[in-house]
Amino acid sequence: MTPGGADLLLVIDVQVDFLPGGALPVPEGDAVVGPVNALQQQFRHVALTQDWHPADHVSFADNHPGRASFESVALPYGPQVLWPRHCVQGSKGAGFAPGLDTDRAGLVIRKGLDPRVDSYSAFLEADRTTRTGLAGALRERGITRLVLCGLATDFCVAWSALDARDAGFDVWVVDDAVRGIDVDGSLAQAWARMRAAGVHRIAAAEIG
Ligand code: VGL
Ligand code: ZN
Repeated sequence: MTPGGADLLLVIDVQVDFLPGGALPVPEGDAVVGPVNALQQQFRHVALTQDWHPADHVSFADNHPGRASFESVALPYGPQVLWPRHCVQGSKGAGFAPGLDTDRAGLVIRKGLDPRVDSYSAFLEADRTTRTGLAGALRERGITRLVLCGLATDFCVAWSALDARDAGFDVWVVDDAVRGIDVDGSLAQAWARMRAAGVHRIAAAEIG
C-alpha cells in the first residue's frame, strides 16, 4: 500500500493509562509507539483519538458499588464491561504516550465524554446512536481509506474499524502497530468480527 491524498492514518488511544504501569495497561502497549510514529511519516493525513472520561463515568468499576473491574453489567444500551478508572479528562493518564509524535495530526478527537455512555468507537458511542462527527469530518477532507493503529486491538481499535466499515470507508488495521487487552477471548473474537466485516489486516512493512 502506498498512502495518498485519500488515505488517513487513524491512531487510536495511544495514551499513558493504556501503557504498562498505567491504570488500564495493555500488555506491550508501549511497543506501538515506535511503529505508529514511523507510520505517521508515510501519511499526509493523520488523526489521533483520546479516550476522555469524566470522573463519574459509567464504565468505571468504582462507580458501581459491589462490582469489580472486568465484570460486565447491564446498562440501558446493553452490556458494559467495567474498567479500572482510566483516562480521566485532563489527568496525566489521559495524556498521549511519552514519545508519541502528536505534531503531524490534523485532527484530534476525544470520546467517552458522556458520563452515562461509553464509547470504544471513534465514530459511534455505545448507545449506537450518538455520533462523534468523525465520519463527516473525514468525508469533508476527501478521505476514503483508513489505516488504523494503536490501542487496544479488541476494544477501541476493533469497534472503530467496524464502525468505519459501516460508514463506508475502506479499512485496514496494522497488525504490528496494535496491541490487545484480551478479556475472555476478546482478542480472537475481535479479529474474527473484523475479518467478517471486510476489514483488512496489513503489516507496517507493507506500507510505504
Ligand atoms: C479502551 C477499554 C476502555 C481502549 C478504552 O482504548 O481500547 N478499552 N476504554
Ligand atoms: Zn475508556
